Amino acid sequence: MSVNFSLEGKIAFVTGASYGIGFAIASGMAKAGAKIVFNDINQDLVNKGLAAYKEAGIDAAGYVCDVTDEEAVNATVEKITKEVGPIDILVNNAGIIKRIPMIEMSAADFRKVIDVDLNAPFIVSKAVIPSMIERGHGKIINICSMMSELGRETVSAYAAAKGGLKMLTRNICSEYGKYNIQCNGIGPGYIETPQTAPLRERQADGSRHPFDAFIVAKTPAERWLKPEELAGPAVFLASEAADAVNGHILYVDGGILAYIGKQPQ
Ligand code: NAP
Ligand code: GCO
Repeated sequence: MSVNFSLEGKIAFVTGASYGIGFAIASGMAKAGAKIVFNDINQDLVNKGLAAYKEAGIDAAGYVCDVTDEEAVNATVEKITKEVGPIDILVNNAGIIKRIPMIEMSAADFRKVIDVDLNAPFIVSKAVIPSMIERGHGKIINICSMMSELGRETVSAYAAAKGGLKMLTRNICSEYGKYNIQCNGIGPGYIETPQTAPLRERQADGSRHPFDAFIVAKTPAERWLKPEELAGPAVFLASEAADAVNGHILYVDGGILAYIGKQPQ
């Protein structure tokens, strides 16, 4: 039996993938042979994504679609199926964060985060699973977080959503594993993207942001990770080599979850 990491002939749909982690994962999947389809929330972002994929030598198809809008998602999945082909690999990557102390957060803001980070992966997965069942295979990868396991000040909605996404992952595996559908999660550590830019901003005196120094001290690798470092794990989970891996959250965190933290010197 050979080990097959190739995604040749597969169509991968990565949500919110104009830049950042989604773009890096999609680019890795393209290098492994997949045809890339992505969406983003507006035309400007899709155009930005299309230009970035072109520059990377990747022939990607981009669609405008709000992943929280069930009708729009169903219409987009139908369009992708007609224009590109049926989706073999889905990566639920689109996400938002609001950093607000819980007792100051409005219920509307809490709901918004849950809507994008948890309800949307349900909506998009639901739209692709029937065709995966029909065709006898499918891979779903949900982008989870350190906050699928850990809490911290100001991210109550995000942690609730990403913890929920971990359980949605296990439930999709439980419910549809018999159809040769594998649903796994990737739990990135702290990654250098625009989402975390405010946590890495240099201080007025040129010193590191206290949160930046905190993350470096919490990570055995002693650094923030790059979006490209998520590509290999994503290709693995999307490949035939991972056909027996189901309901698993693969933490790609430079060791954060294994570490108690730097001991006092
Ligand atoms: P990001 O800024 O969170 O990128 C996500 C993308 O999704 C953006 O293009 C965003 O558009 C888009 N998006 C937001 N709401 C959407 C909606 N309703 N419909 C369609 N697209 C939507 O950057 P990222 O850091 O690369 O994050 C990607 C994923 O990884 C997220 O799920 C995030 O929670 C997760 N994650 C990030 C880190 C990290 O350290 N960066 C660590 C763990 C997990 P806009 O630009 O308009 O917002
Ligand atoms: C935060 C960060 C995190 C990361 C990531 C960690 O404010 O703590 O934004 O939540 O983005 O999800 O894995």
